[in-house]
Amino acid sequence: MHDLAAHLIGPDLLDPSWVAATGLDADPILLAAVGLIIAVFGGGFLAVSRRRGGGSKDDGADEAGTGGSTSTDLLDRPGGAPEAPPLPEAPETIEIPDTPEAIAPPLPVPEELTLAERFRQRLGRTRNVLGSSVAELFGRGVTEEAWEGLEEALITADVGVTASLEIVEELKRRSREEGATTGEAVLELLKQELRQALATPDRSLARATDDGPTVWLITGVNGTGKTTTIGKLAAVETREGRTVTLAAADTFRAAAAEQLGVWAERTGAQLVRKDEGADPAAVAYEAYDAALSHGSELLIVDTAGRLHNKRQLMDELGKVKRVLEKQAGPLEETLLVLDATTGQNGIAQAQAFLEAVEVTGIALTKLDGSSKGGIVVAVQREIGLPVKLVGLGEEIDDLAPFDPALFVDGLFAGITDED
Ligand SMILES: Nc1nc2c(ncn2[C@@H]2O[C@H](COP(=O)(O)OP(=O)(O)O)[C@@H](O)[C@H]2O)c(=O)[nH]1
Ligand SMILES: [Mg+2]
Repeated sequence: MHDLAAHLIGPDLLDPSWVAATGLDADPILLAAVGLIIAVFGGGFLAVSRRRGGGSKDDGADEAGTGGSTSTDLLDRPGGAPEAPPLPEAPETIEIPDTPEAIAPPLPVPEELTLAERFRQRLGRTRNVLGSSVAELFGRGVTEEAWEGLEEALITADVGVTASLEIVEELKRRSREEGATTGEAVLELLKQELRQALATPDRSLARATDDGPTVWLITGVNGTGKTTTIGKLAAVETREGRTVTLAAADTFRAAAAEQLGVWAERTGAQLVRKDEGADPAAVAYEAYDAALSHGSELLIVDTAGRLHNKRQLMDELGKVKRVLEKQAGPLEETLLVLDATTGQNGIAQAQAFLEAVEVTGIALTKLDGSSKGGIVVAVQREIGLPVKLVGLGEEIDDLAPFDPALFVDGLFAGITDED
């Protein structure tokens, strides 16, 4: 019974000397009863003293739980201990389950699109203009009006006047010869013609065959997307395990080098920059040295496109290229970046660059935001250079090697097939 009393009120409260002095140990039943009374009221007392700050911080956490409310119930009983002053509000506790998800919520899963899906999705606006109008025109049969409408649709989609006329002439001839009498059949021929117009033997980006770093020089009018394209390229290359150096040879504004710096950080590429206003050729020179000593397999050189006249453009861009070629030999790629949304105007602007440096290929950006996908055809025809890359958005993964079949399918997705 002494044990029962000790269990109820705790051994530290049931001092044996006190029990002996009261003579309670002579009567085990009385001792148990006293023990029970102390347990009930003493427990309440202890709870109050804890709430008033007598407990440790850890106890405070317990109070927010169930223990505290049990004690309060006891105190509320009529005839119980005197009413306690209002308690300070317990701090709100936020329940954090102890699971890995709660500690580090998973990052949103990036959109995993195949190249075909990406073309299809991003060319949505282009498709609306070209694809839908063509479907509508020939939906009413293969008529002279439909042919005229097609010509107009192609011109509107920036295919270019001459190319549009030629494509329609060829289509008319083939539809007569091959007996294409339905809109669907004509659309199929059009797709073939566009693929044909875009055919080019090699779109791959050239790489150094010797040990030295591959050098890609990126040129184009300001705002066309050079720096963004370089960032996306760096992402592709570093993911494939190559070490990359980026040269900020656009020294017009400090912000240009900073923008490239952000991409370098995101992609784990090495950045070489100098102060605003520095000689772009000096940046390129130092960057090649840095790429060599860093063991980079690829050097991508960003340049300024804010040049006021052809003379200046040739001087600056030409100098950057000459300096690099002295160090590296012929550059593997000199890419011209064109903004698809600027249409024929963009092609005219490009001429100045083509005269300043020998360009090896085109990177056509902003095809996602353009309703004029036909510009791809015009660019290849009028500039006579292969479109090697296309920009399909502003994000890191929105760069694709240009693939005419996927592109044409993307232009007409949902119009001619069941996607
Ligand atoms: N929608 C879209 N925007 C792009 C694309 N490429 C670049 N941009 C945007 O175009 C703007 C200019 O790009 P930037 O790389 O600074 O051009 P730069 O002056 O030639 O270096 C930025 O807002 C980019 O996010 C693309 O493929 N699609
Ligand atoms: Mg830039």
